[in-house]
Amino acid sequence: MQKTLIILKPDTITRWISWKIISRLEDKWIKLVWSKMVRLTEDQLKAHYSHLADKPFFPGIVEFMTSAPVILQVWEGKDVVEVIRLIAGVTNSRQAQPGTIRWDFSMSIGNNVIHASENLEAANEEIARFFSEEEIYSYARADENMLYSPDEVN
Ligand code: IDP
Ligand code: MG
Repeated sequence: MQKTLIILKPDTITRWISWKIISRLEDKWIKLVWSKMVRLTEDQLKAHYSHLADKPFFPGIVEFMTSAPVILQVWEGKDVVEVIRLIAGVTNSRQAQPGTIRWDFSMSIGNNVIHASENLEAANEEIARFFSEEEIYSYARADENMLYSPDEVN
């Protein structure tokens, strides 16, 4: 089953709204398979946001992302990379669709509550950056057999 990485950013942690973001994903019946709180290092952020390294706002991102701990999580589900990107909404929270996390909890482009891997390749790379494979949990939800129709399960 597909996996993706999210980061609950420092604004989420310091506003004490982590549980609200997590509940959005659990309500969508996506499975949490790993979670840990860390303070990201500048080196980790340079790797994670390498596509933005030459942008003028890059130092601001590093400052923000190191200003408090973050929660790193791996979530699992059918097409979960795309599903969580849709739930998160577009980068600029002021232009995100109403009902998305960024629309509902942020007014900012930079301080936008959640990171979600952009595509499957990025998801695999980001999960490998922060977790080792044996750390990822495998378990069944109590009502697992109601999550998908049989033809959707690999
Ligand atoms: P994404 O998080 O929606 O995938 P990216 O373009 O990959 O967006 O940018 C990564 C992060 O960098 C954004 O989530 C946001 O925190 C920050 N960022 C992107 N563009 C800007 C900007 O124009 N000003 C300030 N911060 C930005
Ligand atoms: Mg991105």
